[in-house]
Amino acid sequence: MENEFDSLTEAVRKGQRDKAKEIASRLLESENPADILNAILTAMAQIGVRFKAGEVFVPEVLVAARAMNSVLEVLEPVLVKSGLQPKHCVVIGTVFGDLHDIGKNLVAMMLRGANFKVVDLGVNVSADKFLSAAREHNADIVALSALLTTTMPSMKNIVDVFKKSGIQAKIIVGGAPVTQDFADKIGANGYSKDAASAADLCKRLVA
Ligand code: B1M
Repeated sequence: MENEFDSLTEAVRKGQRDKAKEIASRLLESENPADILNAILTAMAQIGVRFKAGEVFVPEVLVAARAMNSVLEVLEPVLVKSGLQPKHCVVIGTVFGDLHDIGKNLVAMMLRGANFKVVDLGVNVSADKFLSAAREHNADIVALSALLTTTMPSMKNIVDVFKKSGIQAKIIVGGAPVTQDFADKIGANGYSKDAASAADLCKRLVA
């Protein structure tokens, strides 16, 4: 069966949605769901490494994530039953005034690929909406994306609102104009420059 797991990893990495789902369904008949989950997480981790190295680009990541999602459709009910559902929750969104969501969606996909529960609030999200979602879902991390220099100040506002609220969730920021220096200045708990690094950062923050 070891080869079947490798084939599953390869099918997800290559974005072969139907093949990945078919292998996963077959494996589910006899194998531990945790091992099947591991095979798809390995695929997403491999894609993340290649994406960071500039060996693959946004379309490859998107098709791999689609294949991952199709496997999760069959795997999720079994994982929930066996208590292997994600332990940590990330609330993510693009900040108020900003409608760019391609990068934010990639971050969400990589986080799902790293076995986080992801609550995606979409675009143009106000501080209040982040706050109530963090409360409702007991979020470990709140992830803010901004693509416009004019919407970066919203990130500082959100960090301030969270600090005042006393909510313990860690806040991370990212997006093309955002830097580590900016993250430090506004008091965020972390910054990452791309989607794969964001998943690594979140793993470190909840470790
Ligand atoms: Co707009 N836009 N746009 N745009 N747009 C930019 C961002 C811009 C740089 C183009 C330019 O002038 N060269 C410029 C911003 C300039 C600035 O502020 N310095 C700009 C502008 C000005 C505008 C408008 C104001 C244009 C206008 O109407 N006059 C307007 C604003 C609308 C609004 O938001 N209120 C606008 C609108 C749009 C579209 C709607 C047409 C469309 C967005 C569609 C969508 O997202 N659904 C759009 C697009 C597509 C772009 C460009 C061309 C591409 C952005 C993108 O998706 N990149 C962009 C130019 C560019 O970047 N070359 C541009 C691909 C994506 C994968 O990368 O989002 O950077 P990115 O995400 C990366 C990392 O940044 C990181 O991970 C991702 C993947 O690794 N990352 C995170 C992102 N979020 C993260 C969060 C994290 C961690 C990492 O932790 C939480």
